[in-house]
Amino acid sequence: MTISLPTTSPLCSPSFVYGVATSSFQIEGGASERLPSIWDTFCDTPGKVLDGSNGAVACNHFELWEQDLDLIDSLGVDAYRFSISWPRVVNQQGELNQAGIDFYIGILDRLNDKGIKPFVTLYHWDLPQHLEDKGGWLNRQTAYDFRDYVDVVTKAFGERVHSYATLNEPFCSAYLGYEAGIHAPGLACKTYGKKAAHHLLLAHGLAMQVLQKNSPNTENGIVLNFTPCYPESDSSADREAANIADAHFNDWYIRPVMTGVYPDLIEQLPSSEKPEIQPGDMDIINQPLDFMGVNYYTRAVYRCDDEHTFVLVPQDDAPKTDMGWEIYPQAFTDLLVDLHKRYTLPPIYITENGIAEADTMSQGAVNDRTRTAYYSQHLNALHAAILQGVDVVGYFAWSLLDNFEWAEGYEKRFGIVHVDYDTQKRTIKDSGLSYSHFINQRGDSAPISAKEPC
Ligand code: GCO
Repeated sequence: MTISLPTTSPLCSPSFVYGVATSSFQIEGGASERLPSIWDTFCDTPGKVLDGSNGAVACNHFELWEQDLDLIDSLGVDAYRFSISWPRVVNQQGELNQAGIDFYIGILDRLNDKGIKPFVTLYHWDLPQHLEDKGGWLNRQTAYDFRDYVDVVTKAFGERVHSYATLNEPFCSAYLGYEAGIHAPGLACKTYGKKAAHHLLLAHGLAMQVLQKNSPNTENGIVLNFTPCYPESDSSADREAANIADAHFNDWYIRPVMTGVYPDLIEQLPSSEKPEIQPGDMDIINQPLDFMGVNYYTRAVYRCDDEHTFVLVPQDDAPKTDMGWEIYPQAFTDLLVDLHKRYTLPPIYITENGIAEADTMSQGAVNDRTRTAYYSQHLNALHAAILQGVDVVGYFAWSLLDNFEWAEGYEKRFGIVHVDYDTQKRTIKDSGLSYSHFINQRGDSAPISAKEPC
């Protein structure tokens, strides 16, 4: 099983950026060396994480980071996307924790020495617990605290970073964390989701203003996740149901960021669910971006029910990942083409794409054919989108390592590198070898034949 694409594809160009991605809480461990985050508290609450696990050790990247960067280097990728743990780098007063900053400066310097571009995400869900105690993302002040944290860390990092993303997937922070209650902080209240979302988006806008000032030479943007919504049938009721779901879950985030207005759906929300928008907020949210980060894993199908709301329709016979997510690469093409038509977007990085599989190790190898096939199919879907005019400049596999998959704990493995959690031994899976092979075959030195896949 290999990853193959037409050799003439822009995806085979050496200038297209390929990378691997991780996030702080999911891999670092080293929990005693930082302040508690909402994910520590969530993990300590019985019944919240499927296998009862936590992030205290995770992949112990906190101690093994040098070997992990060697591993990344051995793959031959162009870039590494990782996140900064807010509770590791500032104290309760918002002042720098030098030891925490030094940990990341070590990573940044080593990446730069190796010629690997650092793509830094400033918030990947690990809010300091002391801020949650004051209301977390339901408290408008958290947006200003985020701005201040971004100010001190970006000053400390200086010129070491290639790209900053303000937030990773504000939908997940807001909806899963404050409305559905299945992620930290675990609040389940219909009236909370859009309020938390507004403060997250405000935090994004305020942070972009800081980045424009402190770090004008980095590529600065945001990472949003999209689950494209399809109607079950062609009926107007089902199409409307899919549109409403899209407005809640996808468009709610990209529209204000790109245009400074929420979807029209806001008019239909009961007042208890409406965010409190202060004068000037929407202009702050609508900052110019150097890039848009797009995370894509799967699609969703909806129909209209008797009460005229949208209902998710399970795709029982479709191929699925170990998360139960449908494998549907066409939606990746459709999504990108659709976004391109709807918005005037900056260049796009695919900041996450990948699959959980129930991997097994046999004779020191992991033969994860479905994952390799997933990458091949999705890179081809990306190729199709680029042919239709979408400006995509890079792609990151999620994830470098098997890691803490949030409410699923360590049961779900997303890595292209296997982690044995008893020994912390890393083994590059067959998908990782294929990804590496594919990336390293690009380039001017290899003669390109129209018949040969790159
Ligand atoms: C996300 C997060 C990752 C997840 C991945 C698989 O996008 O949800 O960025 O932390 O692990 O998406 O669910």
